[in-house]
Amino acid sequence: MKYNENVENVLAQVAEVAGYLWEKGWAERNGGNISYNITEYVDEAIRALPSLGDKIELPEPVPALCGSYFVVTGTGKRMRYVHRDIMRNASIIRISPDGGSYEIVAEEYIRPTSELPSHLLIHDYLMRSGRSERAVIHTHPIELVAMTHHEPFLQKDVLSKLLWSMIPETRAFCPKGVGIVPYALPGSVLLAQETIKQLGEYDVVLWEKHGALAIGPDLIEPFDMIDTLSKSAKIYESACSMGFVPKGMSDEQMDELKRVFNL
Ligand code: 2HA
Ligand code: ZN
Repeated sequence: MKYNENVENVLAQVAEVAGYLWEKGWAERNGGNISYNITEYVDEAIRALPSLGDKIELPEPVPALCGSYFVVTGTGKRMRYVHRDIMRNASIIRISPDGGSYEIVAEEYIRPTSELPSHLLIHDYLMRSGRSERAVIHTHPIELVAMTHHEPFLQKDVLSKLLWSMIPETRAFCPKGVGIVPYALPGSVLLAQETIKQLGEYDVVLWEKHGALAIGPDLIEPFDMIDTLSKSAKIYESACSMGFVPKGMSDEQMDELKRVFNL
């Protein structure tokens, strides 16, 4: 089916970014997932789409999302195939009028990602708090995940400071740094709740021993933030493999960046 231009643009962007996640090596098998709140782009044609199956109860209601629409990647679906053929690897879902369930409305009956609780509870939080972000990415960036296996890096803002200090770009383009969520079961409501706590302060959150989650007004910004942080993690790893721990930019150098670029 052909949708309106705005929805087609969102679908093209989901496919584009899914391809990047695969190329980066962050999306083994069905690793990672994407959701995009398209409610503001929904027209009569989409509103008229019938449900493709029974309504599916949500583990937690999302009252701020009643009647909302999302593009979500499918459970068990590979990012490399989302890139190639999005509507056979993702679906459009509609949240019920009471916010307690959802139905799949396009184009095939593809059940959404196992991380749907995190995605929807985050979107619910974004709407409740009047924030403008509409896109959520979760992926498995190798070096960043490796860093979450090291206890000292899990203390508040230790990793933010280390990653900022590796290259000026990271200080400039990830000005809030990264939040850390202690290990929690993938797909659990606890993981979602702990992530939301961090999103008050950070745009990118690392899930201990699992992956990264980032939000943005579209998918390009959160992808770029994870990519930039990942570059810093690689520089750190590269220096360590050369036999030294990199010193990093000094506090003064980072303060100068903050001052000059108004971060
Ligand atoms: O979609 O990445 O966290 C597979 C996952 C679960
Ligand atoms: Zn994951």
